[in-house]
Amino acid sequence: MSAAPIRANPIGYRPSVELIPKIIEGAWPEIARMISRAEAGYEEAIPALSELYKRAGKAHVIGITGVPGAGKSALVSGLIKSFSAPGCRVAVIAVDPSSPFSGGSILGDRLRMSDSAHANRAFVRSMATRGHLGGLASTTLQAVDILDAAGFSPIIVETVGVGQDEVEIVTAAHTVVVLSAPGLGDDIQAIKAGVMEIADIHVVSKADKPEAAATVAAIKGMLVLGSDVNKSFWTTPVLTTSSKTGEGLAGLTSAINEHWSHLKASGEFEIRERHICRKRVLATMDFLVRRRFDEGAQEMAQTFERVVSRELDPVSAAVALLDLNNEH
Ligand SMILES: Nc1nc2c(ncn2[C@@H]2O[C@H](COP(=O)(O)OP(=O)(O)OP(=O)(O)O)[C@@H](O)[C@H]2O)c(=O)[nH]1
Ligand SMILES: [Mg+2]
Repeated sequence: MSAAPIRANPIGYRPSVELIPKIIEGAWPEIARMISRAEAGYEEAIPALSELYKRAGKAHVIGITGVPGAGKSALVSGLIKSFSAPGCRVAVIAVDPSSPFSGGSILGDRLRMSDSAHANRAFVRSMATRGHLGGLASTTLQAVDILDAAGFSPIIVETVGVGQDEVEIVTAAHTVVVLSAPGLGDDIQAIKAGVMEIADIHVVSKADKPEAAATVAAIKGMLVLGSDVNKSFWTTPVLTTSSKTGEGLAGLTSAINEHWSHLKASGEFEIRERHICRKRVLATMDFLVRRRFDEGAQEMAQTFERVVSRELDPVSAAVALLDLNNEH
């Protein structure tokens, strides 16, 4: 039992390391293939992912989150256009909402997004929320590394702002945009979803609706109460956009660029990078330790029984279990 394999090597595959030169050149088929291999959790892909990680680190990663139906995909579609200046190669990872609330709008919005993506030569990839053997956050961030190494920037990650995995993904972005839609009840959705504090930029979507002003006021009120002291002199703006009329998109694009400049100028960038790296390593360790214990469930059950019968104390049991698992 080695430390890393998640799935055995697929037979008859071109080795992933051979895809690297093409990926670095920005070749879409190889990029897509590499993301699929990361998603599948192939052991064979690990050295290639490791190499790509070393070559990544230049892209501006933008996280966009908000409750289902907040207008994220429509907004991302607009952002693809506004970031399509010469030299900008935009990539989008849309983490599929598997929530039953998202209803049938997904496909339509996906198609709209891909129209905009096609016209602006942006790379768009959906990732399902289920079936990630190594954890959704870990896989999504590997996809970000691949796109980063391939020269894409910005890389926009759209996630539904509910669920621990999704929040974890979005907090690994450099710039976090939290989207709230007007008229989705009286609650501030960001608070409900626990993402109020992680916003670098608040956006009230669907500004063409008359209720938008009240949602802006509610968020501003909450920000005054919460006064974000830890953001090193960045004042979280509350902006409005309408994907229907295009209003506010240019303002949001500027705010995103300003936030990136702020991160670089203030030293906050290095702090965030350290934080993100630490979380990624710890999350992977957590996953690997749990998996080892799952595999050693029988030994573990026996050790528990010895603790129950007071033959063994809990601390010695834990030490023994860790040693036991390290021997493999
Ligand atoms: N009036 C108005 N409707 C909008 C706007 N943006 C999005 N919508 C509508 O709101 C619905 C949800 O939009 P999406 O962009 O799919 O929202 P989402 O947050 O990506 O949704 P999920 O991915 O399902 O969580 C769709 O019916 C859109 O047409 C807008 O600016 N104005
Ligand atoms: Mg969406």
